[in-house]
Amino acid sequence: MKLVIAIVHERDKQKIGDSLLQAGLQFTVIATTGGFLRDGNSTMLIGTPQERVDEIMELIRGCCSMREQFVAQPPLDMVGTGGMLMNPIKVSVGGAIMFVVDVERFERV
Ligand code: 2BA
Repeated sequence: MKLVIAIVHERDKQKIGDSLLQAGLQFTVIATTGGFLRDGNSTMLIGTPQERVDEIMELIRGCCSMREQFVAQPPLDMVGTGGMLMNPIKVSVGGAIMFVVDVERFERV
């Protein structure tokens, strides 16, 4: 068994969830926060047989769109005391970050 951990943009969460349900997959959604932008995102935990991992990754890929965004001001806690303001930086937002890990043991009690 595998666990797919997908960090997805808030606006893609609904579409991905609907697609996973339609495909008969079980999952959990956790509200999370990106370490860099400090924006809300969602982390989906999807436990699945190994044979379905590629299908899941393809499904998520198909529900996400990537765009570029300028961040004018870094999060205040990144500036630090006495720190200087940074120039705007371009970051890619959207898309999904996916990890696939082995599940050593799974039980439903
Ligand atoms: P954030 O950490 O808020 O990052 C948002 C986006 O900002 C990143 O998109 C990337 O395009 C950019 N970015 C991140 N760190 C940067 C830096 N030091 N300098 C310049 N730009 C930077 P993604 O790479 O698609 O990541 C989206 C979210 O996925 C991240 O939100 C974070 O919550 C998570 N993530 C990405 N890589 C991860 C990893 N290796 N481990 C755990 N979580 C990760």
